[in-house]
Parts: sequence; structure tokens; C-alpha cells
Amino acid sequence: MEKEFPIKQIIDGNGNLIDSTFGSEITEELLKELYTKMLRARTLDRKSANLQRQGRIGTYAPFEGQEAAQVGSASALEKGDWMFPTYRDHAATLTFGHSLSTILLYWKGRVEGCVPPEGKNIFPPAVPIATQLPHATGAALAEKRKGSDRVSIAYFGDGATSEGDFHEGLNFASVFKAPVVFFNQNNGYAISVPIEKQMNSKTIAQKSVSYDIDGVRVDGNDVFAVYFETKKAIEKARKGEGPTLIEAVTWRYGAHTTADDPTKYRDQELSAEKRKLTDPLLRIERYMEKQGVWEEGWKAQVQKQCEEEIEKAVVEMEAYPEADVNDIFDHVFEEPTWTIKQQKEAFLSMKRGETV
Ligand SMILES: Cc1ncc(C[n+]2csc(CCOP(=O)(O)OP(=O)(O)O)c2C)c(N)n1
Repeated sequence: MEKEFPIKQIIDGNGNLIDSTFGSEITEELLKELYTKMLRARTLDRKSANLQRQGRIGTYAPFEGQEAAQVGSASALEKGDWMFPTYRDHAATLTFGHSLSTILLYWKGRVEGCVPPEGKNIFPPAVPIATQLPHATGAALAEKRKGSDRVSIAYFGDGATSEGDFHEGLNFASVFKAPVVFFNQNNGYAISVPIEKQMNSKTIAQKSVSYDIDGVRVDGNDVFAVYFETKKAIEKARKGEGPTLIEAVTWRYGAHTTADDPTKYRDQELSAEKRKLTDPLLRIERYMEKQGVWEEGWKAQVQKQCEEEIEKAVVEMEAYPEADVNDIFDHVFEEPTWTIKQQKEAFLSMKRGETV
């Protein structure tokens, strides 16, 4: 099966161009654009993990290592398309138009963090695993029925492919030829469970065979392989030729979330070793060096801009008016049940410092 789904690569870990099919499309402008987006996302990711440690936001799910998979795929979308992310896909939502402060507000537990900018179809991050796949298929089908050429993309991890919703989403999309791209980030683990302990399938891409849809496997740390393969799948969906399952093989360098300790289940030295050859940002730096277009000064300038932009977003997030605690109780049912009323009363009296 691995032979039938070879990992597609355009630039290898040392920064060599190994597939020249898209050679002329890899312009200096595109290189710098994708690199900047990845650096911006990485800067946000590191800042968010620090903010959590300082108690300024809640639990956070880092994505360092997965920037190429997310930035490459999201860059292939057009305005008006639909994005269905998980809790780990902020590089994708940022690339597709979410603001930095909105992403931070989400991790502060604010409902405002789920609201996309005007005209951008970005769903709130799915925390239940795989539930967003049938949603993505449904939205794609709705667009098809309306006669538009908009498409959906659903993001999910390797663990999600063991859930019923993954299979329902793919089956439905296959039967009704929905214009949807199922974008899997195979980062090797579902929290602490390595992929070998979770499934006997050798690849995620091969799961496309059951639904008779196209399946491809790409190096998820090669931003160009991801970008061009996703573009192909999106164009195919837009033309009415149905769904595709993309498996982007990647690795998360950090913890599952800030509430998790990867040293308990994973060899961290191996992870650090992997970074030397697979880091998606280093790969582009090496490629640019070989092309003679890399300048440390340019990187320092981009890094500085990203940091300033993120610092501004943190100020914006922290200046946000205090949430109304009534909201979490008042929007459950139209008429609150006695249990909700009781919970609300208990919570408010606790806030007043009374013993319950
Ligand atoms: C329906 C459901 N079951 C269990 C969980 C608990 N849970 C949270 S994250 C996670 C692992 C998900 O792994 P994967 O799909 O590979 O995504 P990753 O976190 O690696 O990006 C699980 C089981 C959940 N959130 N939802």
C-alpha cells in the first residue's frame, strides 16, 4: 500500500528541488509569501504557548512542525470557499483570513474567538474528533445544489480517521460527488497513541480506496508539495469531479496540548533529531540559500514584523471587555430548565464568595 501511495515531495529536507513539474511556478515571490506565512504562524504558536504558561489564555494546542501542511493547503483556497478546522489548525485559519486576536480570543475561552471575518467561511474549531467531516461534506453539497463552484476543506488528524464521522463524511461525499477536500495531517499520534497502535492501515491515503475517491500522500513538511497537490484537488472539486483525500505526513514537535507531557510516551530526542531534516521552515531557508535568494536580514525583518503584529493582537485580546457570565447559561435552551437555573444560581453565588 505504501508503494501505491508514495509520498510526493517537491523540495527535500536539504533544500534540493527534486521534482521540477512546478519549477516555473515556484517564484521568489511565492517562496517569500509562503515562508512569511509559516513564520507568522510559528511566532503565534510559540507566543500562545507562553501566554498559556503565564495564565493569560487557557489550554492551548500547539502545531509547531505542521506549518507547511496548514499554510500550503490553506493558500490553495479562494475567498468564498469553506474551511472546517480542528483545535490545532490556527496556521490554516490565519492563512485563510482569521485575525491573530480572534485566534487568541478563542483560547481565552471567548465565543468571539469563533467568529470569522466578514465574508470568510471559517467554522469554529472542532474539538470533538471528526465531527467536522460530515459538516464539510454538507456545506460542499449545499454549494453544489446552489450551482456555485465553491468548495470545502476539512482538516483532521490521523486519530480522526478511526472515528465513524470520518467514514460517514467520505461515503456521503463520494456518493453525491461533493466538492470537498479531506485534508489529513498525519502527525503520528492521537494524543499519546502512536499510529501503529491505532490502525493496521499502512497509510491514511489508502482509506480513499473504500470510497472510490482519489487519495494522495504528500510530504506534509514540504510546503510546495502540499500547496500544489491541494490546488489540484480543489480545482478538481470545483470542476464537479468530486472529493479527494489528502494525507500530509508530518510531525508535531511539541505536546498534544499544554496539558500534556510528551516525554511520557515519546522519545523527545528522536523528535529533536527529526526536526533537523524535516522542519518546514528550515527546508525553505535551505532551498532559498541554494537559489541565492536567502538573506538573514530579510528574515530578521519579517520576524520583527510578526512579533510586533502579535504583540498588538495580545493587547487587543486582553483589552476585550469582560465576558458576561450569564451567557454560558442563557443560551443553552430558549426556556432554561431547572437544572440550568440551579447551576447558574450556584455559580453566581460562588462568584459572590458565598459557600454553596
Ligand atoms: C469524539 C471525541 N473523542 C475523544 C476525544 C478526546 N481527544 C481529544 S484530541 C484526541 C486525539 C486526536 O488525535 P488526531 O485526530 O490524530 O489529531 P491531533 O490531535 O494529533 O491533531 C482525542 C482522542 C475528543 N475530543 N472527541
